[in-house]
Amino acid sequence: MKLPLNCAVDYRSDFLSEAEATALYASLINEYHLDRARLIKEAGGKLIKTDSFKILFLTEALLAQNSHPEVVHGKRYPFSGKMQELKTKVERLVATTFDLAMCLYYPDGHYFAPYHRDQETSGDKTIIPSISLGEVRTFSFKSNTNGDCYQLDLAHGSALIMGDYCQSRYTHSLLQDPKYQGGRINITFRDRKFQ
Ligand SMILES: O=C(O)CCC(=O)C(=O)O
Repeated sequence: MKLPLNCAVDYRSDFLSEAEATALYASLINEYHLDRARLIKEAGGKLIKTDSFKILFLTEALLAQNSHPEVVHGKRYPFSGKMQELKTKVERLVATTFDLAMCLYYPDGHYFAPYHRDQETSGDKTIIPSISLGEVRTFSFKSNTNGDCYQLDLAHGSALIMGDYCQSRYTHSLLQDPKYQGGRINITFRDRKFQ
């Protein structure tokens, strides 16, 4: 479904089956411990615990180059198993290859992503596929020209594909809503220039 916005954005509520989405969620928690992967950043010679739970999956080539250091990005892993399957499926959908997947964990509705724009590694043509797992949460696009918001609920196993002009014409947010008590995982695919 194309969203009624002044940019290219497509939403697929059933990109993954219920079983695929549930198995991937379980793998990221049980095998990769994403729910314990609190990002610790270095600033001014001190280590600071952030509110983010984050891990990266990288191609073997990027891991070998240490292109995305752990002190900045959190724990890194090579694509394998269910994450490799997801990468292949996403790449087929958008006919683009990606080098990296960033996984974020939101323990409950107190955790959110404030309005921001994502890094455009290919200018206005940057494609950012974004997969949601777990708790259904509300995502919002805010227009840079008039401040209008368009909101939608992101289903377990859904894909939101942000394409042409999504980052330059809108900011986006995963809204805070303390009524949600379950965990949620978001996975975005990026190219090697992402930092
Ligand atoms: O969790 C989400 O759906 C949004 C994440 C996000 O905005 C980002 O990674 O830039």
